[in-house]
Amino acid sequence: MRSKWAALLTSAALVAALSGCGGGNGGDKAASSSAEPQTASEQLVVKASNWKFDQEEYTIPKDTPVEIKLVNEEGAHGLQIKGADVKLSNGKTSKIVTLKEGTYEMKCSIVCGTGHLAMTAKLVVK
Ligand SMILES: [Cu+2]
Repeated sequence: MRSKWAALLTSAALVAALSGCGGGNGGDKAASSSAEPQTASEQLVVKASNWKFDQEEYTIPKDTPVEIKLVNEEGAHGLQIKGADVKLSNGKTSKIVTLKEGTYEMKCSIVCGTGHLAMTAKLVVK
C-alpha cells in the first residue's frame, strides 16, 4: 500500500501548490492596502488617446462597487471624475468607487497637449 499513499500525498501536494498561486487578484498588494477594502463587482475601463476617451458616455450601476480603470492607449492622460473623488493618472490607474444615481463629469486631469480641453465624457450612474 506504500505506493497508494505516495500517490495520495503527491496529489495533495499538487492541489496545495495550485491553490497557493491562483487565488485572488493582485494578491501581493491586497494585504498591504487598507485604503480600499472594497472588492469591486464590476469594472469600467476607460481608454484614453490623443485627445479623447473611447466613449462619450459611460454607464455604471448605482450603489455598486465599481473599479474605474484608466488605460492610456496613446499619450499620457489622466481621468478625473467630478463629485466622485476619482483622480487617476499614470501613478494610480484604478480606483473602486460606489456612486449614487446621477450624471458625473469626466475629464482629463493632465495637461496633455492641444486637445486637452476636449477630453471630456459623461459618467451615467443608474
Ligand atoms: Cu489632458
